[in-house]
Amino acid sequence: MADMLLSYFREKQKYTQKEKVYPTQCPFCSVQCKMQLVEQTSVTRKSYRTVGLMNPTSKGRLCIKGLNAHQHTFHTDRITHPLLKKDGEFVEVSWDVALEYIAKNIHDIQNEHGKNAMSVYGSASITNEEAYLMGKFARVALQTKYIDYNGRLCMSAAASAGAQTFGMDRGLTNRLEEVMYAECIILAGTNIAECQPTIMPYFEQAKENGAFIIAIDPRETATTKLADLHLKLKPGTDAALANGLLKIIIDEKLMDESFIENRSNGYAEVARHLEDLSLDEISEKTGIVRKDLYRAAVTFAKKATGMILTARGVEQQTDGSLAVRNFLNILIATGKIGKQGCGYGAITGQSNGQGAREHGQKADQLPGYRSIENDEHRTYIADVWGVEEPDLPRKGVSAFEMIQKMDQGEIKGLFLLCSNPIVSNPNARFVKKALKKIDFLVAVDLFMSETAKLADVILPTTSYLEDEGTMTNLEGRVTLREAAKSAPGEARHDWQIICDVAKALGKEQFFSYSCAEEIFNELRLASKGGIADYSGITYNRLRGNEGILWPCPSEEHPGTGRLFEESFAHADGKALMVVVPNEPMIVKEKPCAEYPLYLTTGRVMAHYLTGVQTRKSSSLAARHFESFMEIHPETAKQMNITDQTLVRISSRRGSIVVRSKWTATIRKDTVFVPFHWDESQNVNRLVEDKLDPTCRMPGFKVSAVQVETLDS
Ligand SMILES: Nc1nc2c(c(=O)[nH]1)N[C@H]1C(S)=C(S)[C@@H](COP(=O)(O)OP(=O)(O)OC[C@H]3O[C@@H](n4cnc5c(=O)[nH]c(N)nc54)[C@H](O)[C@@H]3O)O[C@H]1N2
Ligand SMILES: Nc1nc2c(c(=O)[nH]1)N[C@H]1C(S)=C(S)[C@@H](COP(=O)(O)OP(=O)(O)OC[C@H]3O[C@@H](n4cnc5c(=O)[nH]c(N)nc54)[C@H](O)[C@@H]3O)O[C@H]1N2
Ligand code: SF4
Ligand SMILES: [Mo]
Repeated sequence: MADMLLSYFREKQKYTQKEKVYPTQCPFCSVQCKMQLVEQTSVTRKSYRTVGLMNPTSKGRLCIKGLNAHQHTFHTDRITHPLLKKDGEFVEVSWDVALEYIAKNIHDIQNEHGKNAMSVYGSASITNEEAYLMGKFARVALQTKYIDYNGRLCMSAAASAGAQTFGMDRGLTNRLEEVMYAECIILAGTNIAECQPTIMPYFEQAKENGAFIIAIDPRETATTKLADLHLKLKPGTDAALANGLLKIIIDEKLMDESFIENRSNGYAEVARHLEDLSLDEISEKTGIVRKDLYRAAVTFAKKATGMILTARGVEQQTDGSLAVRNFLNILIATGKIGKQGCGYGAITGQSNGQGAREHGQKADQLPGYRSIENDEHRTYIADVWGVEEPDLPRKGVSAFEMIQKMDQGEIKGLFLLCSNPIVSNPNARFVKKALKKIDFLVAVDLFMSETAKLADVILPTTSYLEDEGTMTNLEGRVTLREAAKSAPGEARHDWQIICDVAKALGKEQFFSYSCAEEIFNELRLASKGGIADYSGITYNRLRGNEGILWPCPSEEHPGTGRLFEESFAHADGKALMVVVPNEPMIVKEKPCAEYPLYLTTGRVMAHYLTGVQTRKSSSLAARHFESFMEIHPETAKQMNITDQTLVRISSRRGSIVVRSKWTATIRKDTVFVPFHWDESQNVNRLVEDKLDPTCRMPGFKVSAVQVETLDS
């Protein structure tokens, strides 16, 4: 009997699961939900589940992407060894061979064509430490002026608007908590329900508290469903719409005159400009009836508190920065900023869309939001880096303009880290052609993306589960994500890879760090006294899940929740209003006889950006395994397009084939295609490549297209 019992327990023990827990942060969007991956091991298999961890931003919630993030991380397609292209095929090589090959090619290019023949293209999906190192790598190791990053396609319009109007750019001017105190909320070109799902409860709570919500979007989305008033405007007309709202506020004398007088400049010019504009014309241009413009303007102005949030719908336009500034004009004219329940938010995109735009990856930027064209800033950073100020390059050009320079032959080599520009830049066929022209391409990635396929060398990197560092979320809250697992195969961290390449180039003395914290401590010093001041933030202070909102200028400083309570960040302390024309300087494509429809682009909940990661996740891919085109049934019928059939969409730049999806929720003159697929489903083959003249953001949200059925 005893023997039988013993063997029963032994048998049972064999099947009892062992549990391991990995605390981490989601790799995808800017909410940076804290979570825990739970690994259960039994004799037969390993299984995983993810649970949310309490933190002040997502409060323990997770969305479908966070819940399944580990699936791509453990995918067998992960690149785990350096790969070198030989006779058109990738072969595994050692790190030594790969690094030596990279150093030789970079030296050859720079010796023959000068330092600026090499370029660097970075990302906002990497840690602050890595973003900081990318800037230092370009300026100190390569000494090239050509560095920019994928955030140019993402946050640049809102960032330049914030910097120009307020004197500083932090995505949200207050904590998310304050959304619940806003009595009126304008959501302009933002689909929070699909893109930052775990912060939706803040808006639902605001609504329960009685807030009036206004959505501005050419489509009905899960977000616009929350709205009391949905302005379903023609794509690309936000600047004109904001002029309409502002004109009504002034006509109805609903401005906050004392705020305008004491806290801003530029109002008189704006008011004069608006006098000459006609509301009928604005109504015609935007497709929004005057009654709705009135309701929106008067409600927003009359409520005691209010917030405006914008995202890429407003910003990814050839007048994106001015369109945002016009929404900021409304905030200032009504005095709704700097106090509880009042403020602005550019809903940040990528995981580190905030932090990675502050520390030197931008063409014209040095750490701490310093300017590379400002002599004092140059001297300060040169001192921190231990180099001579005259040796620092000057400013370069934006992401898409670097690609144009590759096409023109001025840039010959590219170090690409954490981005897939052939799928994410406009006019994708041109981008691919330009990247094929260069002599040398290094890609640092987890997977073989469409861009990585063109590389001469691919370096394998670690994922969010394996890499440590700080990320700054959409609130401006700096968070610490510690490494939870060891690196697979021979993969190295992005920060190690940057240092290894720098060392191979003979710049070891500037790139010797033993851990991410050491880099962070240098970043703290480099950002000290700058606009984005991280000097008071330490890893120890970040341990636990609270995080600290910047600016944080000393270790005793609690961080800054609400900005602009007393003054703005310009030298005179005032915000700057600006005249915004209805029509952009860089004209957008309009529907015509040949290309009769507007095309706008964006996202779905289950996929992330160019889809390289989420298409590898079986649970996420199952939700949308191919791209699609939303079209209004009436428009579809006129064009003989049935539901769920293949269609060819063409623009002046190319064509793609996707499946039709009838929906009465979109405007009749507009089709929508997400951008998560590559090759023949890559919607950026259609998109125009004109840029906003201020911030160099491409106009991803407006192109003219024709659609034909392939169902014959
Ligand atoms: N599921 C998911 N979540 C994500 C991402 C993802 O890829 N997938 N990406 C992350 C990143 S990097 C970013 S930048 C954010 C993006 O977040 P969002 O900017 O919210 O996402 P989009 O879908 O690009 O665009 C938002 C809305 O703009 C609308 N729109 C299109 N044209 C116009 C226009 O002319 N005017 C106005 N007012 N609206 C217009 C679209 O219909 C869409 O509903 O999401 C982040 N979160
Ligand atoms: N038509 C259209 N185009 C758009 C947009 C749109 O709305 N419409 N939105 C734009 C926006 S907002 C954005 S942000 C861009 C994004 O565009 P991309 O920067 O091209 O986006 P990702 O798909 O995130 O590419 C990231 C690549 O890095 C890899 N990767 C992931 N994590 C890591 C890591 O930790 N380290 C390294 N080294 N590699 C990693 C992934 O496998 C992937 O290949 O696209 C823009 N393009
Ligand atoms: S995708 Fe964004 S909202 Fe979803 S779990 Fe990840 S960080 Fe949170
Ligand atoms: Mo983005």
